[in-house]
Amino acid sequence: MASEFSILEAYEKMIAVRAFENCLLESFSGGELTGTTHTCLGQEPNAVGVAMALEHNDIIVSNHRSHGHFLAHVGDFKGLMAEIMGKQTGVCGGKGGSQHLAVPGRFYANGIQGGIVPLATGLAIGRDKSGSKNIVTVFVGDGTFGEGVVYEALNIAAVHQAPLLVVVENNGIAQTTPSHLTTSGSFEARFEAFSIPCLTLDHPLVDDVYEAAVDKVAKTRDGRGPHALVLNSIRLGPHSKGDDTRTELELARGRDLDPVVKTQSMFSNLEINKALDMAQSKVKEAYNYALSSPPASPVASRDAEATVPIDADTAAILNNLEGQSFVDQINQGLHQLLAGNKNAILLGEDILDPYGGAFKVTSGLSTRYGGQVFPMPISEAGMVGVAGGLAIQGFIPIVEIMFGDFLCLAMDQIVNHLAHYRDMYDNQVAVPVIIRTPMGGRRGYGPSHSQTLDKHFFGASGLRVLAPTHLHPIAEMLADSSKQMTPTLFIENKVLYSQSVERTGEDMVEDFFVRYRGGANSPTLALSMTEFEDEDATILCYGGMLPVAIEAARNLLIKNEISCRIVAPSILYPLDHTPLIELMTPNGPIVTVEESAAPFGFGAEIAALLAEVNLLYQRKFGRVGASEQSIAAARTLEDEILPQSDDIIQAVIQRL
Ligand SMILES: Cc1ncc(C[n+]2csc(CCOP(=O)(O)OP(=O)(O)O)c2C)c(N)n1
Repeated sequence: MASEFSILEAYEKMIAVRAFENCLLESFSGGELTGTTHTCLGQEPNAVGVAMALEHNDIIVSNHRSHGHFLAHVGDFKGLMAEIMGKQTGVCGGKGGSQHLAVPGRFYANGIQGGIVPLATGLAIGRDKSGSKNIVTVFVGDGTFGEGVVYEALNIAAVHQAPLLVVVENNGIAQTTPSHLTTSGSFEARFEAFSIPCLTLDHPLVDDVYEAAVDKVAKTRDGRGPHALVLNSIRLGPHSKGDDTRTELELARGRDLDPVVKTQSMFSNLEINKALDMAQSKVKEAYNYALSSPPASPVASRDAEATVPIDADTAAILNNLEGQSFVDQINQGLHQLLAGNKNAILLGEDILDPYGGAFKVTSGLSTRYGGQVFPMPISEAGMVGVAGGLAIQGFIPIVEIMFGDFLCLAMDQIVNHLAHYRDMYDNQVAVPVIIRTPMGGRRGYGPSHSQTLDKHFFGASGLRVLAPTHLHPIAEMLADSSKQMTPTLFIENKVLYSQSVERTGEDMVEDFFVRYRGGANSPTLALSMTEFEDEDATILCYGGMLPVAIEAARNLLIKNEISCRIVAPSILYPLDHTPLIELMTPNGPIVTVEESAAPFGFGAEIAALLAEVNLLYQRKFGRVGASEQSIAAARTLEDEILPQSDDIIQAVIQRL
């Protein structure tokens, strides 16, 4: 149960938060602190009143203005000060700073407006699914209701009756812009649209906030779905440090509304002075602690925690793949994941049977594992964000994005949220989310359903990008991804779905000899028609370009007596250099092939890698990619735009 409410205790907490924030502003202006900060001066009752209504293990998810929420709920003044000062003893080892705080199971904050609402929703659904009675409270500013993802998340929270309390701190201003210039309608109507009961308080004092929060928390905890509390408030300080553009008159009006001063009038001078002294000494202690703490140490290396690579066994991989199509392999990999782990959860649009997904990849899964399959609204950002929350809560979410093109709608959640959590929260959370998506053209679907957007995700810090072919060990790759600390983007080229593995010998598929190198879970593949001997050239490709490269290699040998080795990695980022270089032919030209336009893509990265290991100067090198235009719907035009086997043949011949 939340502790018994005492107005004096609430006042002491508010005064301590205020002293902390004032200390920060002074330290910034004195040059002792650098970076950014957003203080909650004037909004202390919101943080303190709500936090006092929560239980110890309830979660708060917060935004850029997070200090008050953190101090009121977690109470770690030293850890927060050290975090803001960039010290090792900070709650995230100094990696997160003021806006990115985490105390696992109790508190998470991020500085991207709006994106925390799906995180909070995922955490709340996860808590509910694991049978916990603890709720999640998310604090959102009024200006943030301009972000679409907030509405996606509210809808998902309402559909799932998630134990989520949304607290809107409506201070009437977003950075420097008065909200009435940018926002139409009311908060009540917004929540009403999702059937989320909402209560608004106008400039409440801390006891008003507490009383309202107790009621809302109880209803949320009782399984009555999400609730909302709108707190009309006043921001007394600048948005950040010195960026207040309001007039002196506006500021003076604000000071008249100061809720801390109003509450103070209830107490004797003795009580006030005692509270001030306690607050000052607490903040001073935190400041000195942070000052004397060692500086932040680097993020632990990814290599150190990588599973020990077992070299891939060609015959074993082919035994598993034999006779199966790419779509069947993925489907079976998903069956294994859901069957083997009750915490594995599938999310996506139209994934239920009898439809089974736009490309039938999820066929049979909802029938077999009903409770583990969640149909999602058309909300790519929302569902990826929710998956992040579920993962932090201990689940293994697998998200299907219907077409790879729609990844752009979820880019913020993938790049700014999920991929960062591990590092910015200093290894305190694992985010084993798998985001699967069909990618690429050659189906006549036109510009918005045919792109290959992979390169936009290569290099996103904390994100793994896999792009297997039908000759890679799909089930193992999925299982391995489900054990990672960071999210995986699993790209499935559409033309591969119907490709099957026709084995013609122990280590042969059709007329090609097969070899794998690198870890068993994401090996690099090599194909050769001449038993890996004396090939004239290397074709480096990945994903859906493999069948095209195979056709080119076949024709080069049959028509031109030119033998090629094809090399195709399965993990594109981070790229495993060693097997790639080991598998390439020692001599002859190297041609890279990718389905998107070549500039700044796969081939460019390979060229840079070869130059760095001094291999480029002795080899001829070329890139084959799409022409730089939208993918046309007309099949004749699409064929001209996308790279074909003839383009690869020409590129090889020109360099011999
Ligand atoms: C997606 C995104 N856009 C813009 C910003 C920059 N920014 C940080 S806080 C802020 C204002 C937010 O206003 P509001 O939600 O009302 O919260 P308040 O600052 O008033 O607490 C802006 C524009 C951001 N951090 N994230």
